[in-house]
Amino acid sequence: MSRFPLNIRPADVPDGFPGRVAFVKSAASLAQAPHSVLPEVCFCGRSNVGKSTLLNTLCNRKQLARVSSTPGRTQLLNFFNVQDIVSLVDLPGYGWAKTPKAMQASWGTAIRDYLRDRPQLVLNLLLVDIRRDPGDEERNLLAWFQDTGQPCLVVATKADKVAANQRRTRVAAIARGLGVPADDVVPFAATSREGREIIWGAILAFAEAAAPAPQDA
Ligand SMILES: Nc1nc2c(ncn2[C@@H]2O[C@H](COP(=O)(O)OP(=O)(O)OP(=O)(O)O)[C@@H](O)[C@H]2O)c(=O)[nH]1
Ligand SMILES: [Mg+2]
Repeated sequence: MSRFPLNIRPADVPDGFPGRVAFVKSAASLAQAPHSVLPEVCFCGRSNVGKSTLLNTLCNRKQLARVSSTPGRTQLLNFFNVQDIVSLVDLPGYGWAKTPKAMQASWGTAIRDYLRDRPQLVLNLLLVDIRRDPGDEERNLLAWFQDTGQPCLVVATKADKVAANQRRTRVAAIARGLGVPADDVVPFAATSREGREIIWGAILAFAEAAAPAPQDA
């Protein structure tokens, strides 16, 4: 089943949103993931693509999720509770060649198990550097999300690294490389926070759709 296009609308989020964000825990495997029923949104992508930075920008925090210019900084699945509305899950990045093989295998298993067997996971954010064409890892992940009917929003990170008149061309190239509509690829820049409202729009729309209906009094 294909979930494209996503028809995302920007959320009208005030600058101070979200007010309350808490680190919940780090998990080395799915078994260690928190026992929570909150809808979850995960951040997937190559090492150093900007997953932790996106999470921090969305949450208006500098070092909530640890950022580093050294690839492979995030080595566990890190869970953050946002105002008891949604959990954001920062995943370790793939494609970092210097990681010892045994570690790569165990991270891979944890991520695969999480993506496959986490019923509260309502939306995947797949991050791609705006300057790079998507590779096999991104195409395989997206194909797998489409096969399993999991919605995925593509975020083209580090948009400040290309000239404004190149953004559309790069977004179109990434969309073409992944076989998704250009509207499902959102440029994001941590410097200007461009893209923040639309990404919140997607997160809140999927979280609200998944939240249990309020009980009748
Ligand atoms: N100019 C610019 N730099 C960015 C942006 N997003 C991230 N970076 C930089 O890219 C580097 C990696 O960012 P991280 O957020 O740690 O990347 P990550 O995907 O979490 O990396 P791993 O945890 O290793 O998988 C850092 O030096 C960030 O400052 C952006 O939008 N613009
Ligand atoms: Mg990280």
